Amino acid sequence: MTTELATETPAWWTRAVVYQIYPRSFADSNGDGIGDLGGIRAKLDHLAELGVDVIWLSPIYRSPQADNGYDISDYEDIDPLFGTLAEFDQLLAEVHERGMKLVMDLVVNHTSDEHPWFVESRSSRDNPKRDWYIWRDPVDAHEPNGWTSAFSGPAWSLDTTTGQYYLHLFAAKQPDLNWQNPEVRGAVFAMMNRWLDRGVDGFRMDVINFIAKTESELVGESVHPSMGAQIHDYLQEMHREVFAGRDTELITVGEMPGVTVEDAALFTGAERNELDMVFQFEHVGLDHSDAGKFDNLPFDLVALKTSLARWQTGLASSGWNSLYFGNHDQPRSVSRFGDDRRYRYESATLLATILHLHRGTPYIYQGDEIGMTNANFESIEQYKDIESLNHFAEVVGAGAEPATVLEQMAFRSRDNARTPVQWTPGPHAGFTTAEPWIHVNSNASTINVQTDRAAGDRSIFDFYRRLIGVRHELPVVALGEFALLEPEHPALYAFTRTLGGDRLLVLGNWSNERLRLPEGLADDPGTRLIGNYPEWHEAVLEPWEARVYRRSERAGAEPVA
Ligand code: TEU
Ligand code: CA
Repeated sequence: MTTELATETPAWWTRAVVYQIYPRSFADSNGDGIGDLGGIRAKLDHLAELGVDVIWLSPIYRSPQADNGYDISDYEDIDPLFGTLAEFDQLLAEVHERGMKLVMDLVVNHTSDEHPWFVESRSSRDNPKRDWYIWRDPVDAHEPNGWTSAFSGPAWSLDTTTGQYYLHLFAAKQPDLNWQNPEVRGAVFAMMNRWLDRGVDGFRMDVINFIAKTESELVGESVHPSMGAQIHDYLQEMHREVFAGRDTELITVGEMPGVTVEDAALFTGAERNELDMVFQFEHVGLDHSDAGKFDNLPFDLVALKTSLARWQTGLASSGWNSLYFGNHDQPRSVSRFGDDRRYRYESATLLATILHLHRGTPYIYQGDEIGMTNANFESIEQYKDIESLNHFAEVVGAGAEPATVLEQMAFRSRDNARTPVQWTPGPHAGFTTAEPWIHVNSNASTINVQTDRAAGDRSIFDFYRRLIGVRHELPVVALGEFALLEPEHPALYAFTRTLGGDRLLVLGNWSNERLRLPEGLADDPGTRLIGNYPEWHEAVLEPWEARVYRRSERAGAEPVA
């Protein structure tokens, strides 16, 4: 892509909104209690009415499901839990018929230990696939280094057949592929090409910054892996081998825990041919303590604004942001950042407004469009997630009080985002006719799609629909320059977006108290474009009130919502 093209015709995904589906929790069509492709097909009109442009599916490939599909044993097939390839083709056609795109999850930092590649690799030291994974000799009868798995315990497991350790940054059932081996890269690129040939519209790439390991760290003192220098080469090679010539219609987003804004500018710079955008983790790590993600710190709005504003500025002239407050690994955003009881409608819609009015491509996680909340699980038996279960076993085994650990998990566990989507007030929330694989949230009789969509001017779904419409309609929402206002204010989230003569003023009261606007902040703001209170007072924001004003020098600047 040339510079002129990049500035004259902004990529389509600058105006797009992505919706993430976690298939096993979305909708069940065959009564086995697990969401599937049939369930997704049955709900496509829900997504079309919402107005999203792209659907990202968390993994649906064949998998032993040790990490709910992020452990793949066959990249070329659909897991029978979810359906068949023929059904996938049908789904893809139906998504395209509705003018939407479909993005697959690409999990190639690791495979399942049941993938034939690994089965071969572990069979002997001289197997041709031995070097497809990362094998090292014991050091002093121990692991080659001190890396730990994201799911507790060491990141190395000893394979007794050959007496060597293999690396797994996640579970022992998720061995890391060796990207230094050109055969591995070639096999992955060929597989990606086959999915694109089948018609998929891009990839969300799981922990893609982890594929390049620093060789000197693999055996040595190091405690945490750092991003290997070859990462940019690998992504550029991927672009050449997979995307070149067809990238303008596609979307690529790399999930990158620990990525800095400086790295992200390189990964997403238009002329570098790496990725369209990355998922960064800074803002979702602000409430983790140094002791780890289950040690919850109080939420700090000033820190959040500062962080997000740095990313806005850092990627303003080159690169692009992805925007998210929740996904299948994070707690529910309205429970984490808002007030999921007294002000659930107001805080859910405020969070949506703030997120969608930033510059970048917004991602909606399933259920957020109706303000779904954390799971409210009280016993360990209710949890299914490997990270949560391993964490509980590890710290309780080391003497922690189970009640305290459960309290932390009720706030932080990934299962908070993985309870079934609540479609109706009926049995099992309309998700399934059978016993669901994980408990439905006990609030499903009041929080569900059917009830929300009948709620008139208090429908969260309808608010999201209008927000998406505004992005589609106004170039200033997609492209306008971002400027943070009142950075030190503890409750007010305020910023402007400016494009030529068009200016948006975004105001949000991130608190349960009424807030008087600072003097001069909203002088001559223009007309209200969208807001979550039916009536408003210019100088005041009600609890969790969000308001967007538009002032345009051009003719026809009518409010659209
Ligand atoms: O997650 C990567 C990741 O680093 C974390 O978000 C992870 O979920 C965990 O919370 C670490 O504490 C990706 C996927 O999104 C996640 O679902 C997978 O479990 C993981 O990779 C392994 O494939
Ligand atoms: Ca099913």
